[in-house]
Amino acid sequence: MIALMILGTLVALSSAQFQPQPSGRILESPVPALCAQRTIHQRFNGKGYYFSWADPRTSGQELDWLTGRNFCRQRCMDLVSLETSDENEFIKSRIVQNKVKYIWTSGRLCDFKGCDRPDLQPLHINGWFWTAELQKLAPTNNRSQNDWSESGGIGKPQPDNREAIQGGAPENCLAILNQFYNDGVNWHDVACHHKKPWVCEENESLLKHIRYNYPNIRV
Ligand SMILES: [Ca+2]
Ligand SMILES: [Ca+2]
Repeated sequence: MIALMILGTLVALSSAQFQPQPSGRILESPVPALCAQRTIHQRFNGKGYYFSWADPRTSGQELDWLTGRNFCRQRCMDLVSLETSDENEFIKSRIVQNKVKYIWTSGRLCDFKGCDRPDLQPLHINGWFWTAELQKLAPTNNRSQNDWSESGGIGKPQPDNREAIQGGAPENCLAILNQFYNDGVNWHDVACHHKKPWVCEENESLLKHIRYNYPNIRV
């Protein structure tokens, strides 16, 4: 079992600073009707989760990382953040049971405006965070406090930024891969443009936003 992965919150980084994406696309706001009608496939520790492959409307669909986030956010959810080993094991067991090859999580490398803070340096060790909760991950070299795979496409421990090393896009987003490299079910840094099934987790701040601004809508 891996230990708690929470190190602290990125309090100084406001959510507004995270909104501009490298591609110029933006984060969507929650949609009251979609929040009210959101599908919950399973609950865990009081939070509802949505698995794209378990919904007939999205089964077989794969989305890039930001599109996945926006699908979740419109429904008062966000891509899943794995802050504890219990939650990590819960999501991984569902992936294994359902024979899903890989999923997106909300994990991302902070490599844009506002990421030059000393506590995030060096970025490849201290720059990873759960975007949905603005919470830092444990340093990538603290191997007992995270679930990065010990192998990957070039046989190196994750995160390895392989695609960029091979002349492609930077691997700035965190996916769980299911035995993709015969390396177990573990975390991998993957370029955010790849398309994958996704898991949404209810987001308290988006739900609060709807409850406050639309008091007649039950979410
Ligand atoms: Ca979580
Ligand atoms: Ca990688």
